[in-house]
Amino acid sequence: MKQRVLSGIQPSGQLTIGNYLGALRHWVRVSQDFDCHFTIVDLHAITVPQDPAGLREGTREITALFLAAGIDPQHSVVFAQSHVVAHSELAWLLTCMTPLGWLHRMTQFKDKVGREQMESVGAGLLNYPVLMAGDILLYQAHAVPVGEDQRQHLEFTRDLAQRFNHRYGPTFRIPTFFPARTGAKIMGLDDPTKKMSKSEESDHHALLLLDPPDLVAQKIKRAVTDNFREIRFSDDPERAGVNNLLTLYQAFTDEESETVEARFDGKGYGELKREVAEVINENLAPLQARYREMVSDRAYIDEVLRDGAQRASAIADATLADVKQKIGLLAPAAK
Ligand code: AQP
Repeated sequence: MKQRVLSGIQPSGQLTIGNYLGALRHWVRVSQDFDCHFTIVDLHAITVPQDPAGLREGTREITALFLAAGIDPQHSVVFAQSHVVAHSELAWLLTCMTPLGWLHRMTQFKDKVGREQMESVGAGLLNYPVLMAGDILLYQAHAVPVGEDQRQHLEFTRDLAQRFNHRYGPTFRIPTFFPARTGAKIMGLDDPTKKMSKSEESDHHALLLLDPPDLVAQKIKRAVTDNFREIRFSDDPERAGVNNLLTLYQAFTDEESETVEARFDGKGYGELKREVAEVINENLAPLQARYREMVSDRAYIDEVLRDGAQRASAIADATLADVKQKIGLLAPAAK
């Protein structure tokens, strides 16, 4: 029996190179060896305001990107989170046993909410980690392939599962964090101390998966670097820009760190930027071409999601029924 994997991406904007390296490409790589469930987490996207038509389109477009990147929907289960109702239901059941203090400690919540907005921000944003915990626990996932930014949410999921198991007896498998070997944390081009995010407004913050080659080159050319004039990996925040460019180069070439550093030894930042843009464009071209073919076939995309929801529901409903029984909720009498 293969171990089970669950992961998702929000349809909250155009996917970035960070989403691709930290999640999507990593999923493609693990999908041969694991029993995979990949979901477009539309219920997570509505924790901040979304345009309804844009959300529907975004859900289809991200499904097309999953397929274009190489996820095989015959082999892996691909579904929209809101098509499997158990996600909403388990989120409530888990909410009732989540200490508020745990939620207030989540750094992503603090990052997303400025102090002045605290009173008006939707409660869903605070509850986001509970919904995510439910997504994972419903499938009894062994491992969760996500980027570094999700490490704290995964720890939260493990804690919540242990709390439930302790109170009601063994119910949930305790999942492990499974980051990509390279590219698990790609930083913003305009501010390399901040992670690259799809919902950032600035047009030179993120490289998007569907950016045309000249735009990729332009954005990389503008990327923030430093005055050290030395091309090597470093965890010094002042060298974060060059480190980020090297990380991108390494992620797209799969070369060892020493090989990458040797390649750029004695070269200037201009050359580094040109070569980084080149490897990104070379790697993205086939994916972008497949995406353009796929995205117009709405009937096929809808069919993939329908089939995925059916397969996902079979597992999710069984876990949910067990949870409800353990909590003591009365099952409806059979006719
Ligand atoms: N910069 C990143 N580097 C590596 N991995 C990343 N991920 C996100 N940003 C980076 C990974 O992408 C997956 C999907 O993330 P998500 O859509 O669920 O939400 P997120 O983590 O909040 O990603 P964004 O792009 O920052 O979205 P917004 O702006 O909507 O909040 C996850 O596996 C994540 O780790």
